[in-house]
Amino acid sequence: MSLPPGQRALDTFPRFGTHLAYPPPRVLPDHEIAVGGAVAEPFSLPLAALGELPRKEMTADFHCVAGWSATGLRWEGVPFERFFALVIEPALSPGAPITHVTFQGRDGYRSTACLEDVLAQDVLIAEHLDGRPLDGDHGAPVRLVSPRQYGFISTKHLCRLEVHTAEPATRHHRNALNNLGLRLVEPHVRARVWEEERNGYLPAWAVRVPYRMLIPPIRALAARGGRGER
Ligand SMILES: Nc1nc2c(c(=O)[nH]1)N[C@H]1C(S)=C(S)[C@@H](COP(=O)(O)O)O[C@H]1N2
Ligand SMILES: [Mo]
Repeated sequence: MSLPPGQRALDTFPRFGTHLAYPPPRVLPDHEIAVGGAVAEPFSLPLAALGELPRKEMTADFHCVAGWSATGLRWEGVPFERFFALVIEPALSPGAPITHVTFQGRDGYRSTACLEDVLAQDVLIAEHLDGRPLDGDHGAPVRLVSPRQYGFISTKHLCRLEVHTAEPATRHHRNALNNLGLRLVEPHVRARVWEEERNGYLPAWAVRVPYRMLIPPIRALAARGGRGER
């Protein structure tokens, strides 16, 4: 089985990301997904309503932009394309052609994707991993999973979606390096793994090694802030 360019397989699926100094956010009994942006009226969908939408199971690999891949993960949830057609589209402001979607997690994490990328058949709002409800490490109670894009698109603890008619000025939460004006850490807006779209400004060959160097410290931080690995 082959991996996208520049990726190496792990035999675990680590908790990883940028919001790792703390344990995963507690799951609220009345968790909702809020929908805002270019909709006629902002609204929220309770988690229970997600259970009434069409569901799908898929097995996919998961690729982090830092260079690790977890293989053969079995996800189950609502295809994002169905969610968009059944929940968001009927609520859009008339004549608002959507180009981008921002996903936000309960830990304050944000990512933005081009609509066409997240309408792909294998993009899910996932509730189960390997036959069990998602645990805190991997995004409880629900997360986006977009296997053909780097993991930073796949927002965990999903609590809010915003639809946009143009690329939003702020695509991601600001991290310390962005705040320093270091745009070199800007992720690629499409983030397609097979095209190796790692960075918004720099070619993939230039970021492979420095990104890979981030894996051990981030894994250590995640293990301390959370419960460790699957
Ligand atoms: N809410 C939230 N979602 C997130 C992150 C995060 O820190 N917080 N990290 C992202 C990154 S960079 C990656 S690689 C994956 C890691 O998912 P995992 O922790 O399930 O391995 O989640 C993505 N989604
Ligand atoms: Mo990542």
